[in-house]
Amino acid sequence: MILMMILSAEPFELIPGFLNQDEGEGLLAELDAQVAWRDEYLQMFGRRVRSPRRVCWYGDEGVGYRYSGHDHQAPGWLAPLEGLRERLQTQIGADFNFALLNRYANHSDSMGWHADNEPELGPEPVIASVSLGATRTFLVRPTQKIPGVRRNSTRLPLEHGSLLVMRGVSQRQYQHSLPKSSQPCGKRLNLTFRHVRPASADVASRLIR
Ligand SMILES: O=C(O)CCC(=O)C(=O)O
Ligand SMILES: [Mn+2]
Repeated sequence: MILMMILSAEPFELIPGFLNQDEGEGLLAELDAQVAWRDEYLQMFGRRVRSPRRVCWYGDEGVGYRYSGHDHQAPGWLAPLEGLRERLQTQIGADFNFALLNRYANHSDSMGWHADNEPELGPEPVIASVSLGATRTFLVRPTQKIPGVRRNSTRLPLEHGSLLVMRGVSQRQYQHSLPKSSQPCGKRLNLTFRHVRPASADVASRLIR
């Protein structure tokens, strides 16, 4: 019991095969067809730059939050996501009211270094990240830079059907990214379930991803 408690407090816990091959393929096909994928643009050094992936979001109606300079208001849930949300809530023992979906068309799509540390997520959010499609490498590194010390990254292969649970200090003490891959690969969908709290008046600065 004590061991389980220690293990379950790991900031990054990877569960390969959370969805089996067929469940994952079914969900991928449904989501790819039904989701209103959209491009998102960032202001970088005074220029408008397209994010190197497509995105969409769902959640309890009225729930929303702001990241990367954009408001994301949930329009409700899409049917294929509802069963998955239930399953994740039971498995992890946390409530999720919002899901951010990312679509990486191929090896050139990516997400830069960041932490999901928006104030609406709280200081120690629990984030459930489900991967479908091509395996991509997820990198984790400490947030703190120590002069003269190289920041080593840990590599986690996010396979089709895997679940990565981020919790505890994962967003305060670490950053993560999904770099471009040198190996050509097909599409990958990533679904991150989160719990968004009502927005505070004091909205802190946002990371550009
Ligand atoms: O695609 C991934 O695995 C990473 C997604 C992510 O970090 C995010 O949506 O904040
Ligand atoms: Mn993230």
